[in-house]
Amino acid sequence: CGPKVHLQWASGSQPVRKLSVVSLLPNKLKDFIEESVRLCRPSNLHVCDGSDAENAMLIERLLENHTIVPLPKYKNCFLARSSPRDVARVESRTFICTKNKRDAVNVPRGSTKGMLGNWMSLEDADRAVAERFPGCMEGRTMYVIPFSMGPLDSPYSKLGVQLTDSAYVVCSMRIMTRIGTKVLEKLDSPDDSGNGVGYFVKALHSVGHPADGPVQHPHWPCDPDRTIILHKPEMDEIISYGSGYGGNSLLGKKCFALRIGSSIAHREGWLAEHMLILGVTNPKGRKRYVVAAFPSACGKTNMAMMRPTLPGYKVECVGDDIVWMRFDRNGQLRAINPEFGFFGVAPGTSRTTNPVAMDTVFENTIFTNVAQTSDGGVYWEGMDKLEPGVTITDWQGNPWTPGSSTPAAHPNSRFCTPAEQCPIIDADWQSPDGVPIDAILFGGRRPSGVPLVYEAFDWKHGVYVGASMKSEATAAAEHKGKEIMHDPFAMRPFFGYNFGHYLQHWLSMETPNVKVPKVFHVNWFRKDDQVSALLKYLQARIRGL
Ligand code: SAT
Ligand code: MN
Repeated sequence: CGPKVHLQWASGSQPVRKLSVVSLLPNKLKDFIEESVRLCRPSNLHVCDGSDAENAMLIERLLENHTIVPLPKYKNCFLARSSPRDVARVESRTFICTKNKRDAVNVPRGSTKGMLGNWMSLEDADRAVAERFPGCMEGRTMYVIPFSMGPLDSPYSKLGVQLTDSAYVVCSMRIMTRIGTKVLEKLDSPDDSGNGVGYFVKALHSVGHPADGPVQHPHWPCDPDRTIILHKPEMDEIISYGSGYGGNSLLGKKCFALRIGSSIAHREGWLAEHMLILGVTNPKGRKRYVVAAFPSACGKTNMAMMRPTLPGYKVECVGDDIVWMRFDRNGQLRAINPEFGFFGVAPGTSRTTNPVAMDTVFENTIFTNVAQTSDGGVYWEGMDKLEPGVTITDWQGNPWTPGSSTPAAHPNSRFCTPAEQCPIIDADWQSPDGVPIDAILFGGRRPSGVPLVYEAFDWKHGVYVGASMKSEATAAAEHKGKEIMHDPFAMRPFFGYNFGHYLQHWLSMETPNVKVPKVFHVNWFRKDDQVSALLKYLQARIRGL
């Protein structure tokens, strides 16, 4: 005796009888939807087909609810302003839930709490769900988003289904992942890793409803006091409650592609990493692909879209945040970008720092928490000069002038934009076989003491270099101040299993049958006196080459 569910199939507004639609879906998906409907009690159910018409209908709905406003200066761009209490990933409320604690996190001797992830028992996770989810979607639509991480024709890709009560999440997932009917069709065929027909990662998401009163920001409902993000790697399940922002709610990204992904990769013998992928072609036309791991908001997007100043060099972008990679039959490391879009940090992006991003983001883009200009455009700190006569509204909707004491855009404000719009997107960025990787870079924000670049002696030393990474905290999560934190492999908030096992896994990649890539550590955030001297020296050397 569940709620009355009005079902919509695809973008049509004709209600379709519940059983006729749900019974068409693979059994595991049918069960997942039915269980979640019983728990969350939505008023409507909508299975997404991913079409343009469906997207237009959802954008209309978001405009009506004032979740987004149009940006008439650009083509098909919108601005969302979140609740000021829901602006970044919430690492302290993000948990890996396993039967045995040691499978999820390392437990340092003499301490009960490690720094590399939070663990919760499966029983406590069930309790957390029972305290938050019953009836949480009342009055809202539950959207069913079938999505693929990676190109649909790639054996490296994995499927997921996210259930969510946020239309903003649907529109963002449509940019960040491949969604819709094609994914449903693929769910009907056996999965490449031997998981059988209909295998997918289950992802349940609700923006929630505060227990003690009405939602504070009706245009951006959330429940910041009870936000929780749970991962069950033994069941390939994600459950996220209370936040509609970024990595907390676009569950294909950090939750699936990194936390659940790293745990699947551990089981299946490959690597899921927090890395950009780019191709560099030298003046002789020799092309090599490189992956690079930097923590969130440390310039992965800028590097992935670099315009080289060295004459004759060309950079092309495959991905800016996540890589799935494995050694092929010939021992060559190959990588795919499991994503379909860029969720990039806006502040600091300009014609000087990242002209390629500036040529990417002003079409078909959802901006969140940037400032708005009176001529229907966007503005953020570090963007190019303001045109005369234009006034600014800050990310919270208040008037703003350059003399204001608060920033115009939130430091973790983002653009969510289709990767295919990037003018230097690599010709092979969607290749089902991935691209061959020759080098791995590790780096972080280190204002002093760490050199510009050094190379690891060998694979083992390279793993050590990745493991000993540190970086200054950024606005991508809830950290205050600029403390230098350990951030091994730039994965500190994203490990899906015990870091000790993760290190063993990385070490086990080197076998007599494979060609391991070169490993380097880099740091272009150094600000101390020696830097200018070093830069002058390097420029002189390059000129002399
Ligand atoms: O909010 S996200 O996790 O998607 C972005 C990031 O922190 O890299
Ligand atoms: Mn990231």
